[in-house]
Amino acid sequence: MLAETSNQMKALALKLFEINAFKFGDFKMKVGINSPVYFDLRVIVSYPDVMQTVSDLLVEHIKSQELNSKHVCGVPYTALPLATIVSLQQSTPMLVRRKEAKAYGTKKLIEGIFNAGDTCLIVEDVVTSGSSILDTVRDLQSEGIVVTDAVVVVDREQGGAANIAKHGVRMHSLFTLSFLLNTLREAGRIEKSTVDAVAKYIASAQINSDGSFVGGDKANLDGANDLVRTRLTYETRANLAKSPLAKRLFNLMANKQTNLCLAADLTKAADILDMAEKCGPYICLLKTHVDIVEDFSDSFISSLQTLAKQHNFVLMEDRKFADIGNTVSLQYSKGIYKISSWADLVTAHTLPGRSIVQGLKAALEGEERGVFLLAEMSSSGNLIDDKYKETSVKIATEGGDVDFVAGVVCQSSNCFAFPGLIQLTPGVKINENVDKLGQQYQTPEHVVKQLGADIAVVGRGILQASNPQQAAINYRDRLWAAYTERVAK
Ligand code: S5P
Repeated sequence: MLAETSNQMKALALKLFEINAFKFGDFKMKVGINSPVYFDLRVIVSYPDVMQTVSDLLVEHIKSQELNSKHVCGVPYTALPLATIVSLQQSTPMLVRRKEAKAYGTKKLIEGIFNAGDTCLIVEDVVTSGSSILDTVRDLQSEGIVVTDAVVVVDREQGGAANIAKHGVRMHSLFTLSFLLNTLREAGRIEKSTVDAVAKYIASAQINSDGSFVGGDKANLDGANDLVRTRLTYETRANLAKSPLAKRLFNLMANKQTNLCLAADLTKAADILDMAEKCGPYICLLKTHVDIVEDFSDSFISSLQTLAKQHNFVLMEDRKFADIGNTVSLQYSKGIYKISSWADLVTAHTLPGRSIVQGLKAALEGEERGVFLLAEMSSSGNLIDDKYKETSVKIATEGGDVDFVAGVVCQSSNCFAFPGLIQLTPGVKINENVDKLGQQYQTPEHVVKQLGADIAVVGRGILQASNPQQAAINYRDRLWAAYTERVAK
């Protein structure tokens, strides 16, 4: 590879990681097991510059490998736009494979003009077992078209090349998973433990073209669970986070050794400041509900910010925004509270859909901020069901705003898989199970070890203790011990 191309490839690898075209974590795969790495190259259609670079490099690859053919055909659907650009750049006519034959009319499987005996180059985005390529090859061959080569953007190195070779098709990949891992590692974007976990998984999860594992059901899939979110340290997760606020908070938690959030639900500014002063050294996050403060003022906010700096904690306004984008944008930045001017983090419901995140983001003027989305609630009888929860997590992990979403407010470890997000879990108290208004409590150990909390929110457990500072120390110690036990397993 020429040095210039090699640099271009490395830059593209980093860019693909940045736009979430691949992620590390614990993901369910089509083949039924979990994988520590997940590719979604569908996102590149939203980044014309990435699209351009990928197709330029594909064309260069086709030329250097001398893959001359009469037609090109993309494997539906992700590779279709890529195949279109390759076709245009090379003036090679395209063929389009229908995934389902039309129920009416000509029942054609392959669209485009061709003759039996014509050659066709396959274009594909990501190859795992190679079965999608083989489906397309089969349909082309049934029309008499000759297929000998496939160019692909990423080879996951799980046996796809060998599987398609058995059917007489050579695979030419732009990237291997190893190259991507090494490039990210070199650039300091992932840790060695991530590289090792993925390498271990790839070595053990070789797949036959029918989707079964080489070695049968008993294949040793060791690496598959090594990137489970709750087993990773906060340091590791800081490196995997897409949101700058999540990175900052993970690092702060690791350095300060605390995963305690104080819910400062008091109605007098002086009481909140007093509590922040006493508990500041033991918390990573201080959460407010500013609309319950009776004597709110700008000087209250500046004092709170000074304490946050002095004791090194992050400020979250638990506003639970839930309106249309335009309204939340105003609620976030205007009015008496001007929340976006001082709160590092806010909370929001996903009820209005993805537009809530866009609305909040639109209010910002360059400040580094983040949002936690509510995917579950701790109150008994709340109306959130599995579908709502799943969609909330999708909003948090997919799309163009993932750099703004720092975490998810939820009550269970299986709520989301991506280790770059922070799980914030309220409903924590040592000596009580419920309050009189439907709040349900669990112990610090239970929320961290069983429910997967990364940060536990404690309000009245500290605020109403006879010695709040001592209570904060107790909660901090128990929560931190539970976390260290959790990651040591
Ligand atoms: O589901 C939720 C979400 C949140 S953010 N349940 C909650 O209790 N909260 C908040 O956590 C709530 O608004 C309050 O500020 C805190 C819990 O306080 P505690 O006094 O019950 O510990």
